[in-house]
Amino acid sequence: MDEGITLDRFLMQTGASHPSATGQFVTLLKQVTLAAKMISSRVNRAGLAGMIGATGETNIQGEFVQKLDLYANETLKRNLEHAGVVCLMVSEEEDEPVHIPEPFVPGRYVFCTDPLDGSSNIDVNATIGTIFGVFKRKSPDGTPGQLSDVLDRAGDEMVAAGYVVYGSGTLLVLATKESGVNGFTLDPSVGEFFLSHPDLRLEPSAKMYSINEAYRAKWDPRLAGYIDSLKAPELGFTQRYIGSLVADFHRNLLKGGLFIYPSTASAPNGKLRVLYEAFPLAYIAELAGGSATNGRDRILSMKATDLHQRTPLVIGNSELVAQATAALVAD
Ligand code: P6P
Repeated sequence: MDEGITLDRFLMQTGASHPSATGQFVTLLKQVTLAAKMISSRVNRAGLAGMIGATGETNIQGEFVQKLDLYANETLKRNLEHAGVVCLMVSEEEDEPVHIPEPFVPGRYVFCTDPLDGSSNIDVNATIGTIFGVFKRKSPDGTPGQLSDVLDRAGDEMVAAGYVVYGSGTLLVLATKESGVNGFTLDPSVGEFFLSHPDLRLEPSAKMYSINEAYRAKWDPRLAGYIDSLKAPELGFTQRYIGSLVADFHRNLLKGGLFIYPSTASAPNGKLRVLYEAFPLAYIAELAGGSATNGRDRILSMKATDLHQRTPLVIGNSELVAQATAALVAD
């Protein structure tokens, strides 16, 4: 009987076909999978393990850091730094880029991550997640990673992206140009991820939008006009907003929808970060047939000039993204 395809088997089947397969790519994704299992276990026990509550410290974004944020960040670093697959890591939790410590050998890839996105929702048991994007280095193999391996590079240059959503279950979504977008659900009884959502696709249109309407007074009036137009009864739209990017994006990926975190008067570049939020989710959205813009330009054509650069984000089904973007650039 087919017991289902594990993520490991999927990686071996697809990773082996990767044109420049040296095994590092598959190893990187396997290490991320191990980190995801460890984070999932801790998230699911957080309330019991006394992990709830702010540490009182703040990270570069000035947000209160939850203890689980720190655990997720450390777990990803520990699972990647020794494996010889990464030369540099960029994390929301790290002000500076993370280099590979001695005696470990730097590998071929740059790993960008928001280790635990939505952490402000931890205390209320709302769905949270890990987001990641992978670039292949430009600097010489075997040398320390350089900022030029990740800055001033279009999102199009990524070789993989994904996220883990820690909700009623733990699901890892992985996107590569070779295999498309596939979802794997963790079976905690055996500690393996199994292929549960093969070939995820975003149809051209949908009937759902996600935006925090509390900020309406600060929106571009053209955005307010577009959102109001979606409320016409005959269109049959509904609105969902969890306030956790991974949860909102994942729901829209499975059911269709438009997510917008816009530019506002007080935050012209919005809130979300280019390297470890917008780039990975835009990469996934486009491989699933959707699209993503910053309200004017395609996200994956952008280049980050700062590790923690922010951008407005309009992402989801391609027709809705096109409509929202057209509204925002209209004269
Ligand atoms: P707001 C969570 O803090 C987060 O970074 C994203 O996960 C989420 O999409 C966004 O902020 C929510 O922000 O301003 O709507 O509360």
